[in-house]
Amino acid sequence: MSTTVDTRLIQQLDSAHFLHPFTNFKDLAARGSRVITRAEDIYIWDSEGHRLLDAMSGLWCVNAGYGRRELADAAHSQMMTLPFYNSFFQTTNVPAVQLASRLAELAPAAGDRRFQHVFYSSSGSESNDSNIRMVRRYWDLLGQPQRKVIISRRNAYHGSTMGAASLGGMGDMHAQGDLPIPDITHIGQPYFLEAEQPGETRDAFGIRAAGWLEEKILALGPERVAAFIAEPVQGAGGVIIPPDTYWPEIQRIVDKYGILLISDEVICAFGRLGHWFAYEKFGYRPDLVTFAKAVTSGYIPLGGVLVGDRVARVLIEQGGEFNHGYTYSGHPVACAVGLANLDLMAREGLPERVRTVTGPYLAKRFAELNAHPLVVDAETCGYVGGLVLVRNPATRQAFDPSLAVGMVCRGHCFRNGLIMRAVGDRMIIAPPLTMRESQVDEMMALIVRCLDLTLQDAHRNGWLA
Ligand code: PXG
Repeated sequence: MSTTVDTRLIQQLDSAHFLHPFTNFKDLAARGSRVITRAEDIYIWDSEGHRLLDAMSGLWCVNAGYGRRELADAAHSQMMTLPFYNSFFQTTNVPAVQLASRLAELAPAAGDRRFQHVFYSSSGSESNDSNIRMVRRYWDLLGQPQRKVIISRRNAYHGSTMGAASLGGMGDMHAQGDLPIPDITHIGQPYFLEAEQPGETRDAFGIRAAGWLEEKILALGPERVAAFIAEPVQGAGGVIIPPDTYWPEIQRIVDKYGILLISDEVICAFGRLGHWFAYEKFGYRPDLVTFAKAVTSGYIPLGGVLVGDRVARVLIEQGGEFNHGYTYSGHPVACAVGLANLDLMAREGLPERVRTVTGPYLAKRFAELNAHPLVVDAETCGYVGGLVLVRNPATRQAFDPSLAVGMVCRGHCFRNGLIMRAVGDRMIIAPPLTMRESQVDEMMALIVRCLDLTLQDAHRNGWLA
């Protein structure tokens, strides 16, 4: 099937017409894209017939794996019945209602926070823009319009629209387009390797890192702070798993000052950390939960926000018309695929398998990488994992960033049939939740091979000297 594609022609048309996201257009045109033509289970194939084990689930989204016929059937059947209708003018559609009530069932109550309502979008970025609108509207309705500031974290990723990129803490993104927009500010991330002090334990660091939130609230004036937004585990920032002490301390602080807590679970929900929602794993109590990606296992775009009772009650009872929404809010085909996907994941018990069987197995195998002469901090959480490539594990000395060792390793992965991502010198994975133990072994063998090849490069080029 893959050999029928004219790779050169597709590459030429690609560079002539397709501006890729987060891409240096000129470099890519000179190099030529890899043309991905098909996928099955945990593998993708390119137009030259190379098979790659996709340890990134596409882009953190194909949780149910590739080639799931039920999802295609759900889309086909819904398209033949009702391919589109809007929800703006006092109409609704069956899949959107069913999916909203299913999500409300799946989202566990968090203390006094219950999640009965969903606001739909088509992506994580749009969902976070909706969060900004809802949070500011909430405080306006409560007669506190001065509560505008949303606090986020450096190196967070919350999307790429003006609002979502402002919430994100990526300096390179802020530098293009005059971001952040007003009244969004950032504190440090809970990344031990970056900020640890001599003799500090991870747990002590977790408390200190959460304390940056309280410092920021006090510096701004608590009466100005609307919300804090964070990913349970930072994904695009490099799989930064916070110390155990971090989230409880964050909860204490947001409670103390009465500010809203937004859990951006675009990556972490739907089984990725072994639970339907990640706030359950860490035991905190968000007011709003952003979702997208794996709600459909990436088969079709869909996103949204679970709106907790605290916010929903005010928007519903006191809000009047909410002047916000998207053409595709509650898209029937996307919602039908979402329902089929959640059915499939529940039937196969994927979140539970990750929590009790495959996640622990991956954790054990991945931690073995800490014995590799280039690696420190190899660690997983559910079905995400990350490690750091260093010059010297004993001293944890980093490589010179100009060597781009992560990219060198990523190149070896591509050439050896493995998709693993590099974020600086952090190598990260987020495999499909369907990945069995034998496939974990297969992935680990590929990872070790690519680390060994990177080590050979390091010796040959004198990077370790
Ligand atoms: N929040 C989080 C936590 C995300 O990871 C978004 C919001 C935005 O979602 P949309 O659907 O608008 O893309 C994301 C997206 C990467 C990478 O390089 C990660 C994402 C998107 C693109 C690239 O790891 N995450």
